[in-house]
Amino acid sequence: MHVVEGAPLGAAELSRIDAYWRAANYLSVGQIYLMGNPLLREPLLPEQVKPRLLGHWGTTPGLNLIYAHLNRIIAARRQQMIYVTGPGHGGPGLVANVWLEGTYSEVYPRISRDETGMGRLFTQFSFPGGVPSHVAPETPGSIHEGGELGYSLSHAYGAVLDNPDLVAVCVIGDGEAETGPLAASWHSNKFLNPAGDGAVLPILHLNGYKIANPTVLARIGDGELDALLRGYGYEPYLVAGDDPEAVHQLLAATLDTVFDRIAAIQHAARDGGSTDRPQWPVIVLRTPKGWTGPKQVDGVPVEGTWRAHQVPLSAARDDAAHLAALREWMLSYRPDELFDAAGAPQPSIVDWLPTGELRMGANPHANGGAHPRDLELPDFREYGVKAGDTAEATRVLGGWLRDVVKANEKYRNFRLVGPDETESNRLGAVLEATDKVWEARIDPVDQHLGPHGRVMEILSEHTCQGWLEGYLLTGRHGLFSCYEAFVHIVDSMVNQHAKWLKVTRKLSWRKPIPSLNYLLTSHVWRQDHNGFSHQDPGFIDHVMNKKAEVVRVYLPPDANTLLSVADHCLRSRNYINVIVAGKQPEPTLLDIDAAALHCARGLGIWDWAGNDDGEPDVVLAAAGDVPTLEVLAATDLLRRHLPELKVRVVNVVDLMRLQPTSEHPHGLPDPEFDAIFTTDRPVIFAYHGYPWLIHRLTYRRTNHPNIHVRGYKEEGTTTTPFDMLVLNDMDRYHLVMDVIDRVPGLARRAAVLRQQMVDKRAEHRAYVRRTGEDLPEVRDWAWNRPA
Ligand SMILES: Cc1ncc(C[n+]2csc(CCOP(=O)(O)OP(=O)(O)O)c2C)c(N)n1
Ligand SMILES: [Mg+2]
Repeated sequence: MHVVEGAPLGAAELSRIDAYWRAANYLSVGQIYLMGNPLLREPLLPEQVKPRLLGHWGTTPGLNLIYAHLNRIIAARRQQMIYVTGPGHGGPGLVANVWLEGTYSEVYPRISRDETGMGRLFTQFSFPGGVPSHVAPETPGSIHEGGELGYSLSHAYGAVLDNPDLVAVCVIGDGEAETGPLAASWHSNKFLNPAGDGAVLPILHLNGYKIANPTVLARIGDGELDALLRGYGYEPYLVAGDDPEAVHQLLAATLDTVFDRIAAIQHAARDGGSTDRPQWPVIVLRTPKGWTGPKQVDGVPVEGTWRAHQVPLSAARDDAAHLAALREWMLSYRPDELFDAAGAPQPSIVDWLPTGELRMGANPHANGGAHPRDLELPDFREYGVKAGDTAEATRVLGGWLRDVVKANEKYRNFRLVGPDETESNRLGAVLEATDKVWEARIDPVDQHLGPHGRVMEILSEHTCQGWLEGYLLTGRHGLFSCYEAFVHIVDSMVNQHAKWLKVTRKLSWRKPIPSLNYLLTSHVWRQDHNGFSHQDPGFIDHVMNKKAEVVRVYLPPDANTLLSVADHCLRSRNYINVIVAGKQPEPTLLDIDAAALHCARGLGIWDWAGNDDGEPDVVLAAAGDVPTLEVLAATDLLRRHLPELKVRVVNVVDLMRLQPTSEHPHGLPDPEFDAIFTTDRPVIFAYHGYPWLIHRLTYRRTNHPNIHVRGYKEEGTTTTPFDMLVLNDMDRYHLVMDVIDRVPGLARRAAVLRQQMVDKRAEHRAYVRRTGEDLPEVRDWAWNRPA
C-alpha cells in the first residue's frame, strides 16, 4: 500500500484541524452521556448523566477525523462532496459535525449553536422524543442510515452515477466489509464511467474490531489486504497511527494525493479521451477503535479494543469513579478552548469550514438531488396492444421503456438495474437505445456492452438495489427488474429503504425522492425452465408488512394494464412500487383506454366477462395475470354448463384497494367494497401469490367469511404451466368445483359437472405425464365471448 510522505499542514492549520476534531469528539461524547451541564463549567453531577446510556463511541472518533479533513479538502478545492457513513452507529459523530458547520441549527433552529442548543443537542440524542442513535434520515447531509451494515459502498456509487462533479466519500467499517453486500459492491468500479459519472472515495475504517471480535481485514496483514483491494481494482493508500499529530499530517497528505489522483483520472477520461479502466484510490485508515477515549476502565483495556464499541463508562451515573473518568475524558478535549462564553464554537474552530451548499450537511445532492426533475414519459397509450391480440407484457413494456430512455437521455436521470436479466425478462428493446454499462474488457462475442449504458447488470441483487437506492436518494429515477423468487435476496434492504421513506415523510425539510420501482417477472407460475427453486411469490407479503403510506403493489393482468401501471409508478415519489407481471405470450384483455381506466380504479367488475345483471350468485375475483386468465376460463365453463348461474367477474390490479380506507390510502370504502364483492355471496378469489395475504387484507370486510382464496401453496416443480395451477388447486376445473361447493343449492344440481371437473383434473394429470404438454383444450382455450 502507498504511504504518502510529507507534512502539508502548517502549524496553524494543524492546530485548527485538531481543535475541530476535538470539538467534534467532545460533542459526540456529550451526546452519548449528558443531559445537563453541557460545557462542564460546573462540577459534573450524577443526575446530569443520562439514566440510559445508549450509543456507539468506538467508530466515532474516526468518523470525526475523516469529516474534519474532508472539510479542508472541500474548502480548498470547492469540491462537491457527500459523506456516506457505513458504520452508521456512529450517529453522534455526524450530528456533531453538522452542528459545528451550522447546518444542524438551520434545519432545527431549536438546536442553536450556543450553550442552550448544545444542551438540547446532547439531551435529544438516543432519548425519548429525540433523535436516533444512528445516522438517520433526521441527520442533514445523509442519504444512508447505516444501521444495517453492508450497503454504504453501493449507495455511494449510486449517488455519483451521472453526477460528474460529485465525490461520495464512503467510510466502510472493517466489520461492515465482511458482509456479502459490501464485498460484492467493491466491483461497482467496473460500472462507473470516469467521464460521465462522479467518483467514490472508499475509506476502509480499519479500527480493528467489531462489537466483540477482531475484524478479518485487520488480521490478514497488510500484504493480503493490499492484494485484496488491488484485486478489486483499487489502488490502496495506508494511513496508520495513533499519534494525532502524525495522523493529521499523514491523512492530509494522503487526501491531497488521492484527490489529485481522482482529478487526474477524470481529466484523462474527460479531456484526454482515455478509455482505460482506472484504478481508483482507496484509503485504509488504521487508527484505534475508540481513539482518545478511556484507555482502561475497571482495570481492562478499552481504547483500541472491541470494548470501545458502545459506551465505555457504562456506570457513569451510579459509579463515582466512572463519573470522574467521564469528566476527565471530556475535559481532555479542552472545551474552554473550543467554545466561547455563550457556548458557540470559537471562530477559529469553524471559520475555515466550507460554507453554504458546500457543507456536507447542506449538499443538495443529499436532499432530493441537485437538479431534480420529473421524467419525460412518452404517452403509453401509443404503445398499447389491440385487445384480443397475444402479447408478452414485459416485451411491450420494453418498447415503452426504450423510449423513456431516449426521451431522458439528455437529462441523464434514468437507469435500469437488474441481475443479468434485462433480456431474459424481455425488456431487451431498451438495448436499442442504450447499452449495458461495462468498464471492464469487452470481447467480440459480447452484445450491447459499452462504457456509457443506462442499463446496469451485475449478478448481485444487493448491489443493484444499493445502486438504485443511491441514485433515487440523490433525485434520479429508475427501475429494478428481477426474477420474482430472487428479489427476496434484498428483503432486508427494502426494509431499510421503507423505514427511510417513512421517517422522511415526517421531515418537512426532506425533499421527496423518486419511488423505488420493482418489476418482478419470470414469476412463480411460469418458471418453465427452472422449477421449484425459482417459485416464490412471497416478496409481496414481505412488502405488505411495511407502512401503508410507503408501499404499493400492482398486479396488471395484461400488457396494456402493465403499461398504464408502469407509467403511474415512474411518475410517483416516495413509494416502493412492486409490479408483478408475466413475460409469456398471453391474450390482451383490455384495450389501452379500458386498461388505463381499470388501473385508475385499481379494482373493478368486468361486466363483459360476467352475466350477473347486478344480482350475482357468485363472485369470481382475480389478482395477477395467470389467475385472471384462469378465472376467465372458469367463468367460460360455468357459463357454458350452468347458464342460469349469475357470475360476477372482478379483477384487482392494485392490491391495496382490498384494504379498508383506515388501513391504506388506496383502500376501497366499505360501501363500495360491499357493492362489488357483495355482503353475502361466495367469492372465489384466484390470487397470484400465497393465499393468506388476501385474507389479511380483507378480514375486516363484511363478506370476509365468504371469501375463499386460491393461490400458490408451495407446490411446484419443473412442469407445464397448467400443471402448476392444478398442483396448487387454482386451475379452472378446481375453481368451478369451488363455485359448486360454495353456492348454496348447486352441490346437488351440478353434481355431474363437478364430477366432470374432477375427471378433467385426472385426465390432465395423465396427459401431461404422458405427453409433456398441456391438454389441447387448455392450450387452445381463448376467451371468445363478445365483449
Ligand atoms: C447487517 C448487520 N449485522 C449486524 C449488525 C450489528 N452490528 C452493529 S455494529 C457491528 C460491528 C460493526 O463493526 P465495524 O463495521 O468494524 O464498525 P466499527 O468498528 O467502526 O464500529 C455489528 C455487528 C448490524 N448493524 N448490521
Ligand atoms: Mg471496526
